[in-house]
Amino acid sequence: MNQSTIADHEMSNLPKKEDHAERLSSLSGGESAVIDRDTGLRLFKDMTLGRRFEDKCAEMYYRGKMFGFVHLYNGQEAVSSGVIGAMKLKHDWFCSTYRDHVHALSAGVPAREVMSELFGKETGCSKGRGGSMHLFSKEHHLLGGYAFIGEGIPVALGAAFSSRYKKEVFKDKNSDAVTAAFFGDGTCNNGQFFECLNMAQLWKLPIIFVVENNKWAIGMAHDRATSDPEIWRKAGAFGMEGEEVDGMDVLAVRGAAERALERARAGEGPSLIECLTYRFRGHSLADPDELRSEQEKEFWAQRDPLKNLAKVLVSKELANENELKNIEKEIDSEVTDAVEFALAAKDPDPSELTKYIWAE
Ligand SMILES: Cc1ncc(C[n+]2csc(CCOP(=O)(O)OP(=O)(O)O)c2C)c(N)n1
Ligand SMILES: [Mg+2]
Repeated sequence: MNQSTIADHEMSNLPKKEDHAERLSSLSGGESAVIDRDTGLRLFKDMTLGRRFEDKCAEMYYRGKMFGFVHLYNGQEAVSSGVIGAMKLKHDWFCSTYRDHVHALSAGVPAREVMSELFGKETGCSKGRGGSMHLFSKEHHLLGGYAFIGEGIPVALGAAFSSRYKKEVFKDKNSDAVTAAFFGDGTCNNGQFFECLNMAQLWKLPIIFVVENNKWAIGMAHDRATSDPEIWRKAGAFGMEGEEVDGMDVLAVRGAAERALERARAGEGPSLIECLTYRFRGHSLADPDELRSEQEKEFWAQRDPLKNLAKVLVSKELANENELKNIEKEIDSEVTDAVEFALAAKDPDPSELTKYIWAE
């Protein structure tokens, strides 16, 4: 079989709902979360911080203030805010990927510490030793960003195991922490994904596997790389609850997260949530982003999760446009402050190069 016939063969065998647009029009997930004004404003703040922080990162990267690969989260904010916003900060656990800035911010790591880390400064949340892909905060229960795809999933599984172990072996009644593991669609074709789903279900661990299906793994289209593009269905192979949600709708994501959290805290084990989302920028800031069609980008730009939430808040009279504009201004000041703080901060002392490699 030559190249073109292999491609033709693949195309003719694609499962039916291969496209996000088609899937979004017939989602099988449950109810969206119902929120009050405070929660709505908190979500809007968190998502705005995520967006503006990343925009500032792009600016700083092109000005030469950051080194190495930097992967931005623009477009995917509803996932981080929807899931982490439904969890208990400094109690539950979070495990990220190399696209980790916004997960860290949602988990409560101060913008100053995240920006400092990106600049390689001593005041960074990983003391300037990690950089963009290795954000970590013990205080905020952020178990790390990871450069290898799928690397964080077993770490998250371990955290979930420790919650259950403390509860059942040490009889610690307060040990009801749930762990959220975030990862991409491309990562779901890796072995760790399947191994961890198996163990999590076998041991009924309090973990939520959150797939951020943004359709692309660098330049590989999701539909071309996986046996069944509907990742949530893979949960079924392990007898696990799986759900697909509109990942551009923070309230839909929050609804799914609330259901998964309830199951996890009740000892009913893990869940897999597949969020259909899109990244508005290239894979990393080094990616010219030439592979994705303008038509596809336009489709997703129309579904901007921030604009979506703003519309809901205004239409439900939970906030007015002026209030939202003021939040944007506040957030811009917070991001500017984070940059000024990071620029003025000290570099790590070269004599301490090996500090933090081993536990002190
Ligand atoms: C184990 C491993 N193999 C390959 C890579 C190279 N790589 C970096 S990002 C990426 C794509 C991951 O795509 P996805 O999981 O969809 O996450 P996204 O970037 O879309 O958030 C790959 C293959 C890697 N980092 N680690
Ligand atoms: Mg992806």
